[in-house]
This record gives sequence, C-alpha cells and structure tokens, in this order.
Amino acid sequence: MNLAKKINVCRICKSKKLYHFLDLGKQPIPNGFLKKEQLILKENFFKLACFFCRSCGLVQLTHVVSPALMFKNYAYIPSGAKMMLNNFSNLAYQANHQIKLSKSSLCVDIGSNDGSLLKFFKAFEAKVLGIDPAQNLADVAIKAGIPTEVMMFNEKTADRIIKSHGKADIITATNVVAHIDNLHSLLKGILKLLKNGGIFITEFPYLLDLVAKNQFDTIYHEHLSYFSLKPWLKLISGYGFEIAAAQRLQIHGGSIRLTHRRRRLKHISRVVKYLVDLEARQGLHSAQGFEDFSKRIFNLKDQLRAALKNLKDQGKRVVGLGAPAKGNVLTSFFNIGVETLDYIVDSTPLKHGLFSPGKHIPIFPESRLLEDRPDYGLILAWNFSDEIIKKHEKFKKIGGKFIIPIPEVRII
Ligand code: JHZ
Repeated sequence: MNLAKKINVCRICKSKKLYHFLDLGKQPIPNGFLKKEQLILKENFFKLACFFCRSCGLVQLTHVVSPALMFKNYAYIPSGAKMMLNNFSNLAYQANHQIKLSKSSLCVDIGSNDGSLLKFFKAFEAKVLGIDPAQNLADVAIKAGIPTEVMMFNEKTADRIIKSHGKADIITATNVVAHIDNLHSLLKGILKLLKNGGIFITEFPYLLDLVAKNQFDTIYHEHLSYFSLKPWLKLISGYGFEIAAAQRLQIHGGSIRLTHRRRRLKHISRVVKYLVDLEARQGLHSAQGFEDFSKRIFNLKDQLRAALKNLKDQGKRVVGLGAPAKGNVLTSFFNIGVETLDYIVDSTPLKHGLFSPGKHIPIFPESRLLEDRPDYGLILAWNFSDEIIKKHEKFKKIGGKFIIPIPEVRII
C-alpha cells in the first residue's frame, strides 16, 4: 500500500510553479508515539520538506501521508493546556456575540477532538455536533455528552450531516484546516452545511508567526498547508466567502482566527489588507523569504546542539518538558536522543508509558520531575513556556533551569 504521495500541483490554485525549501529529511509521523513492544518493529519514515507556490503563495508539504495512518487513533488532546481552554471559551463567547445562540441553533465543530470546544457552545444551550475521524477521541467526547460523528469532513459527508442534523448556524474548525488535503471539498462542504446567515470560524497557526519566530518544528506531516492570508483569500473567495473578522492570537506560538460569512462587501476589509501587506513586507510572498528562513533553522540547529553539548560535557542531566508533536520533529531533525534527554514529562495521560517516535525517548507524568530532580528541562512545548515554567515553580526553586529552544536558544 502506498502510504505517501508526492505533490505536483498547488493544493489551492493548481499551479506547478512550486519552489522547494527546508528539507527536514525523512521522519516518522510526529504523533506516532510507540508502546514499548513496538520499539523493535521498523518505523515508517516519510519525507518532510516544503513547497512555496510562486503563483498564489501557499506553503505546503512536498508529500502527503495517508490520513488514515495519522488520525485514526490520535494521541493529541487540546484540553491538557489551560491556555487552549481559555482560547476555546473566548471563541465560543465571541461567536455567541455575533450570532445569538439559542436552543435551536446548531454548532458543528470540524476536527472536534475530545469535544473541548463544543462544551463551551453547549453552555450557551446550543445544539452541538462534533466531527472527527479519531474513534478514540470521539468515544471520550460522547462520554462527556458531546454527540460526535466519526468521519472526515468533506463535501460528501456534509450531505450526510445535513440529512441527519440539518444545517448549521456556526461551523468551527480549529487547528484542522492545515490537516486537510482537499481544501476545495472542505469549502464546498462548509458552503452546503452553513445556513444563509451563518458564520464559519477557523483558527490555524499563522505563517507570519511561524517564519518570523523560527517555528520550523510546527512543520510536520499532519500539517499539509501553512497559510498566509494571500492564498487563503484566494481559496475562500472562490466559494463566495469573505473574512468578516481577523484576529491574531498567541495560541500555538501565533495563530489567526478568521470569521467568515457569505460575501457582502465588494472589497477586502482594512485589517485584512493590512495583514496581506505585512506578509509581503515580511517576505512571505516570495521564495527568497523562505530561503532565508531555512538558513536560520540550520543555524538554530547548531546553536541548540552546541548548548546541550556544553551542558552534557559538564555532566548535567537534561530532560524534555512536554511531548508535543513538534518536539518529535525538533528532536529528530536536530538529532537529539536519549544520549542527551533522559526522558520527557508530559501532562497527557494518553502519552505516559509511551516512547517518542523516531528518537524513542520515554515519556512520564510531570510528577517525575520533582522526584528525579534533573538539572535542566528543555521545553519542547515552547508555545506553553509560561504555563510550564509556572507549573514547575518548585523545580525552579530547587535549582532546576529551563531551556527554551524557539525562536532562539534561551536558558532561564
Ligand atoms: P501542543 C498540536 O500539535 C496538534 P502539538 C495538532 N496537529 C495541531 O495542529 C497543532 O497542535 C496546532 C503538554 N503539556 O498543543 C501537552 C505539558 O506536558 O503544543 C501536550 O502533549 N505540560 C492538532 O502536539 C504538549 O505539551 C503543560 O503544562 O505540537 C503540547 O502540545 C502544558 C501546557 C502542556 O501541540
């Protein structure tokens, strides 16, 4: 069975003018955490590199790994971080402000995971429906009272949802659009499912932040596309949508929340125009901007490896803090394994007792940090640095230090 396919044309505009940059080599799927008995089996490695579309500006991976392999049994849940829950609560509150929710409103969340976002919509008494291909997470959501359909969302499944649940007042899709290969089918599905006066809200890590803050480790097989507003506008306007509101968020190191409705304006809004101009100034609409970004990442690799070597030479013990998917990309690409990190601690019970894909670093509950008292914690979940440092205040009090690897190496 072919588990990965090479991209030949841009996912949005179908152009073949694709510029290759940042080759991260071959890596295992980043959420492919392993059980002990799986360590002796051969892991699948897939190419990880990027294309920049010279025509519409979309950044996308050069290869697409089979979604069934990545999402059927998913280890990531957003509710492990307070910052995520606050962000979801804020999103639901805002949406309720835009469309007054009532008992008859339907909110559909695409990529609903464990139902964390829909719980906030449910608090407004709206009807909710989650859509997610991961059976393990749907089970958790359903148990928590969030009806969930186990499926991938697309044009076809939108028809099924309309038949069984009717049309939606609000459709949300947070941190999932980048995971979807056929964006045209996604937009067609949303167009069908959304009521006339309804809104579609999406959030994704913003390419502007990714490039400016060297967040190369958020580039991994699950994320097929990395959006700036320029290509996103091209996509949505093809389906008669406009951006009614755009907000930059701190979540995931810098994301953007976009609220869409059916087009009313003839021109794009001032905020959107400002952001598109900013993207151009930051080099996001030209290949050179991505060449410069690649060079910075190779320098970062040298910097972090040198800093860790220095600590190891002094006999210091270092562990990883947080086992996000991005941490597995960082450790694989920077070649940091168990010779450097004794283990990783993480707040997600699903990850405990497992090993990181690629480098096979063992993962333990966070309580291990105080029991074991290593010298340094390398914050792999750097997007939650503040929350993690605060949580591990006792570790700091007994002399523990933190290393933040992104956007540049910092020791606290
Ligand atoms: P976190 C996810 O990527 C997955 P990941 C997904 N593919 C996506 O699109 C992006 O987000 C945007 C742990 N932690 O959210 C919990 C602690 O241990 O950065 C998580 O395992 N202690 C859908 O996997 C990890 O860190 C803590 O105090 O890169 C964070 O993962 C906190 C706050 C977190 O996502």
